[in-house]
Amino acid sequence: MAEQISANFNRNPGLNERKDGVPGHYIGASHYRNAPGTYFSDAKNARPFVDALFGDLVDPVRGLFDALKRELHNQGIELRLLHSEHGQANVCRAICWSGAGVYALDPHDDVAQVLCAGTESELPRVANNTVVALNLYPRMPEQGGNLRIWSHKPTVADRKSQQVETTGYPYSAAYLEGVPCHDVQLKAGDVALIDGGFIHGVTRESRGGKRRLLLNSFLGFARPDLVLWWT
Ligand SMILES: O=C(O)CCC(=O)C(=O)O
Ligand SMILES: [Fe+2]
Repeated sequence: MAEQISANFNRNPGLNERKDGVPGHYIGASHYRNAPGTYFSDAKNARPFVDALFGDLVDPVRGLFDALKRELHNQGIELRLLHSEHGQANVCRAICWSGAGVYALDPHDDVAQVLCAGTESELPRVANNTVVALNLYPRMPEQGGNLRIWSHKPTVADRKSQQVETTGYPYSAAYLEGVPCHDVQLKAGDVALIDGGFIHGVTRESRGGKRRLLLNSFLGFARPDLVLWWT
């Protein structure tokens, strides 16, 4: 199944290069640095292409979404996709990072983009709780492409001091010097669930062979009885 998803990624007509300063190719929509109207229209335009990643397969991310939704429902908690009058989020996005330095994806946190989602969005409330990143890896390179996690959760003041207040991206090597970190070595088919408040990044991958492919979503509590899911 992982191989079928990565073949569907490679030949997908919705495959685009990111133009928001984060090097990579993607299918789907990113809330990051996007106004809500743009995010939801991107999500709608990309939906057929996200669906085409899975074709006739059982979509594994939707499978997790549905299972968690049932489980939370039994506990009186609603799980749903982020929506607004502009539209609705997709269940996932697919990304191949292409940073050419030490990192394929530079060190960052996933909370700044949530905090700065705008007053009319339900999303900033999630930042009071854990912003969870759900990552599935249909394809991994021979070497590298590790998920590196530092044991540091930046505050708003930390982000301001690093001029990454609204993005949480990228943190410099100087800022991270001396902060302990851990590398998660992933295999194709792995699922990683992380607290996106901790700084994390992706190490450079070996070239010439298989490229690393990520299916990513975010989720978190907006209220004690509501969990939101977005990309
Ligand atoms: O590719 C990964 O393993 C991490 C992705 C990530 O951190 C993100 O999409 O925010
Ligand atoms: Fe992240």
